[in-house]
Amino acid sequence: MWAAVLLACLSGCWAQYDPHTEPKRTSIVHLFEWRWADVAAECERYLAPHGFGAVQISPPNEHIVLNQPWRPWWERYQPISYKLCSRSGTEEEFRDMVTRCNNVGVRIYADVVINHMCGASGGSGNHSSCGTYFNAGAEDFPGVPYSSWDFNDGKCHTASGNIENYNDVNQVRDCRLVSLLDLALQKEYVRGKIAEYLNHLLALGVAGFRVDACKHMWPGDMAAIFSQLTTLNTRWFSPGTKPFIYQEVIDLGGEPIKSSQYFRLGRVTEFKYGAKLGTVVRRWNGEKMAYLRNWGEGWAFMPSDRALVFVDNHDNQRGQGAGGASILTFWDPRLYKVAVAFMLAHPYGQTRIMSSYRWDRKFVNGKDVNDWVGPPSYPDGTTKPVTLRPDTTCGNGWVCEHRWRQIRNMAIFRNVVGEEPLMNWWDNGRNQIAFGRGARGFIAINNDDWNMAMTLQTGLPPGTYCDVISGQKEGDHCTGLQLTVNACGNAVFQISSSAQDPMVAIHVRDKL
Ligand code: AAO
Repeated sequence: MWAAVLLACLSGCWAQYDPHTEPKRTSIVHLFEWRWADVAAECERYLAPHGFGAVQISPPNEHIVLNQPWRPWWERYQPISYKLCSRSGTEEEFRDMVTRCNNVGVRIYADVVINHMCGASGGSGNHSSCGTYFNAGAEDFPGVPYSSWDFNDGKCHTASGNIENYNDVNQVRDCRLVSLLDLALQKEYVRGKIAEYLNHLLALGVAGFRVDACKHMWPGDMAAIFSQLTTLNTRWFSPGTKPFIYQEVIDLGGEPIKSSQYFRLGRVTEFKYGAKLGTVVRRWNGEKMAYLRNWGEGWAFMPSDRALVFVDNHDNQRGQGAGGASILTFWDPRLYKVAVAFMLAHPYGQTRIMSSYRWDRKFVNGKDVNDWVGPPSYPDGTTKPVTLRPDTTCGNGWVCEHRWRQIRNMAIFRNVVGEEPLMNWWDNGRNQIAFGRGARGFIAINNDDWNMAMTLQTGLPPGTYCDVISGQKEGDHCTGLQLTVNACGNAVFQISSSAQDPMVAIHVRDKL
């Protein structure tokens, strides 16, 4: 009896913090705007073989279709109904993706937009991804159905009806975020419709949710919705397993709404992480890599077991959302790889890797006026497939950061070191740092303008190791540099400041 209660609790009570990934698969990759057919193929051909844990997909529900001037990426954040047809594909393709990814042990987390429907000026007609009629002006969404009774207008007291002041909690949660029609989540009917949508996704095999715009929803309303959720599909998960939940809350300090107000519901995005790490790696504001010694809670971040961390996300990689100019992205590849490698080597938080597409950046007075540009697409607006080049990188405008050797190999590093503690920290007081993870892995980074040459205690068993930044182990040899750890655990690290990637990382799996 007690054993049964305990078992139910193990899979249920804390499940909202647990990513439900397979053992030794630790990272999430956000395949931003990918088609379901491409995600399915990527799970089988790349993510499973290289030990990625899960994929965050773009919102799967029906959304508005906008030609202003041409299909922005953010139309996916303007729901029209909860039917599963979107720019990424049909419900059939969605089912196929979830099944195939789960079959190879890669989890799918859906980005769910439940705070609002489309913008107030979204017009009326059937310009939506499944062609369902709606009327934004009349707040009529027959595809759900929602009517004007299901929106918050009466509760909002700003002149514009929009959020005007982030210091007023009632406004932030009861008014419209950038004019998006704000759902009345206190209504049982609305809660029920949202729970029905999320349960449909769970039934198909989805393992968790990235919940959009949580700052704009009352935690009590969210709790009422989550309490109606079913457990995960037992075809792939043990009975009674509750979904993994991570909530988008931008809390850089200075506003009354805090991340901590959402901890009981699940993990929360830690936006300070990418903003601060970008500042340190760029060496702005007098920051130094040496200061990373107490990275994590020591930097006033949320507790590690509540944090979802990332170097950049789909908003701040194009100057939106939060973080500002310090955010590192694929546009700065050398420093970006340093930041991502540090994140994946460091024990703090649940890590998420960004996978982007290129767009034609055009800066006017410091702002990218093309920040709206949608995924690579054909003249008729359909998204282009992700093609592969002979060197395994992606074509058709897809960046595929997760396929960059340095990033992919550091995701494997994280799997290999597991829960081992951070040990043997070393720094030169400036921008050369090194640290290990128990007796399983060690990384050294030289972000100074002069060469590094140091003998360091790695904590690793003696032997010859392949550097997983410049290459990896293949058969009985290293494709890149190799390093010798002596009988006392010491190794010599020589990293030129002009190296293509100014870092070296070794772990026990790639020992010769
Ligand atoms: C589009 C158009 C709008 C139009 C609307 C409706 O751009 O002009 O009115 O349609 O027709 C995405 C796009 C939006 C787009 C929307 C709908 O980003 O441009 O609007 O789809 O298509 C806030 C929210 C946060 C949100 C973020 C972008 O709190 O939840 O804005 N992120 C999510 C998604 C995002 C999506 C939505 C939500 C909506 O990831 O992709 O929008 O579904 C402060 C606040 C933050 C606030 C930012 C807004 O941040 O703290 O809570 O985020 O402002 O910029 C310093 C501060 C930092 C501050 C920051 C920025 O860093 O420390 O706190 O500056 O000022």
